Amino acid sequence: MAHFPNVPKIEYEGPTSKNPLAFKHYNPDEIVEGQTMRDFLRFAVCYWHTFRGTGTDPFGSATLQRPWDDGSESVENAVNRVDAAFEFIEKLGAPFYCFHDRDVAPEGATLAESQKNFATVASKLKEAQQRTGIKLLWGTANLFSHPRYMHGAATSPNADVFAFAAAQVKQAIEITHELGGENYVFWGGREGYHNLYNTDMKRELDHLARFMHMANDHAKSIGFTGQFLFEPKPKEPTKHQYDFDAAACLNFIRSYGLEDVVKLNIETNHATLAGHTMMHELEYARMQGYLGSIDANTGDLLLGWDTDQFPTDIYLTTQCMLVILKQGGLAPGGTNFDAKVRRESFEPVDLFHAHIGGMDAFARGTRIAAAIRADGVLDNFVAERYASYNDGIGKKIENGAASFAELESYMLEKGTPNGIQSGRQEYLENVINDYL
Ligand code: XUL
Ligand code: CO
Repeated sequence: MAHFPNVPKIEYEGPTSKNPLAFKHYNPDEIVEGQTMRDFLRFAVCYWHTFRGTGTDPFGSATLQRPWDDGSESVENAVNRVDAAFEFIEKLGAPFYCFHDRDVAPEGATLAESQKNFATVASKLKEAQQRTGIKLLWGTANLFSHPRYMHGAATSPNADVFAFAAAQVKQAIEITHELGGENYVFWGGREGYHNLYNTDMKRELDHLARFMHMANDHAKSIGFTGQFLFEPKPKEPTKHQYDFDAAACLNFIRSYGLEDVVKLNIETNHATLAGHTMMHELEYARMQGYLGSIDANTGDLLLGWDTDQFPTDIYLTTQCMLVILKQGGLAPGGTNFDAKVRRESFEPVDLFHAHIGGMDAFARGTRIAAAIRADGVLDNFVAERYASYNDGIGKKIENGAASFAELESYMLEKGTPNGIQSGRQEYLENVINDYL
């Protein structure tokens, strides 16, 4: 039975098409910098927003019509939902999807029952993957919704909660492995705190690191070679999330000997909540070799929380792709739409409009960023801006061959710096506009 009977397979029709159910810009076979857009972008649909979102907000109940879903927390409903999900992803033409354990299968009354539920739905997911060729970009475990996690999971002050979370992650890694998942994500959830009066921050961070090492040991023991990813987020639900931004995550990774184990999954709305741009977070991770994957979405300038909207802003996607192209792509990571339709967009077809818009926006960003890179307009400007370090005193500074004493005598002799140039910010903003 078709769950989206009025939606055909979404095809690329080019920029002149007026068909809302077609790509105007995402042409999966088009080659950009030596790779197809399909391979560069590696789009993924997220299970939690797209198939479990209901449209509730703090002031109102569910609005979203999902005719295939009976609204129950039964395993049968979870299994039936897989068919709708895979019909959607297949028609959209996204090569990947992502899930939390609790998105795909209901929590049971006991750990054993939860494990059984997850295993049952996982075999249905495996069948659907084999039938459609859709692959798992990453799996993760929901360590934040159940009341047992009210104080956190790996950072809970209660050791039994830590143990429960470990059992959950153990199975989530095993099922991710079984389904050929290419990455495994850790988002802190409630790994953070509200008040230091009741919190031993050092002990909590030590526990979080212990948890990661155990996850890695288990992954190795079962032969899972996928990439582990941390997903920085500064606040919400806790006031102080330990994985605040890329810099805080990298400090944690290096402090606890996790350098070879974890990279970062950078999300736009989390970057902006941290007071950064997405481009800043991407470049900060990339330049140190830690850019693993992205959660593509956007916040709202006028709203101060994680609204997780679909990205449609071409400036944003161009900035993302300037960094991603510089890295040569994201594989084995990808571009996961951790994004939801707004509660007023309640019809199933709105899910298509939302994803098509996000994919087209990223395709345009890719093409624009590639054109900017081909002309070298930014790269040449930046190279020129730092040229004083290419030889002479600058080269000695970079090589570690200069001392403060030498720099002092250099400057005493010279008297004053020369060659200071304009930063040309307005000019460069105009240049970017020329490419849009
Ligand atoms: C929460 C968030 C999560 C992670 C996966 O803000 O982004 O959905 O992506 O746990
Ligand atoms: Co996310």
